[in-house]
Amino acid sequence: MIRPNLSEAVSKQVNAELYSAYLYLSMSAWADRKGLKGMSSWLYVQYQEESTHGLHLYRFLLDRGGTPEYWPIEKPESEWESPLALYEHVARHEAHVTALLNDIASLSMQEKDHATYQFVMWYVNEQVEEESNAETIIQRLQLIGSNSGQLLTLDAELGARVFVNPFPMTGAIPTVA
Ligand code: OFO
Repeated sequence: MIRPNLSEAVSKQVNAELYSAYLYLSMSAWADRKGLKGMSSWLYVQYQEESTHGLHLYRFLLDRGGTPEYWPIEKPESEWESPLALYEHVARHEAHVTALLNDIASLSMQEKDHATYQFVMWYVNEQVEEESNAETIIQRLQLIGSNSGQLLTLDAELGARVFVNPFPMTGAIPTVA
C-alpha cells in the first residue's frame, strides 16, 4: 500500500499530466488558427499522450490503495507570439514536469517504495525524449527564421506524427482517441 505522502505526490502528478494535456490542447488550437495544421496535429498527439499519462498514473494510484485527489486544473495560456515562442514554452514546461517526476522518484527511494520508484522511472526516462523533441523543433524553427516555405515543410513533417498508446496492455485505461 502506498504511503499517504506518496499518494498525494502521485495524485498531484495526475493533476500535472491533465494540465499538460490541457496546455497542449490549447497549443493545438492556436496552431490550427494560424493555419499550421501539421503542428496542430503534432500538439494534439501530445495532448493524447498526456491524457494517457494522467489516466495511467491514476490507475496506478488506485491499484496501490492510494487516494486520488481532485484539485482544479489550471487554465492554460492560449496565445503565443510565434511557433518558436510556443515550442520554447513546450521546452520549459517539459523541464518543469521532469523536475516534478524526479521529486517523486526521490521520495519513493526515501520511503523505500520500490514499486512506485520503478513505475515513475518510466516517466523520468520518457521525459528525456520529450525534452529532446522540443529542443530539436526549437533548433529547426531558429534555422527557419522568417522563411515561410521552410516553415510549411516543417509543418508537413510534424503532421506525420501519429498517436501510439504507450500502455496498450493496460485494459483499465480508456483509449484516448
Ligand atoms: Fe507526461 O509526458 Fe511530458 O509532460
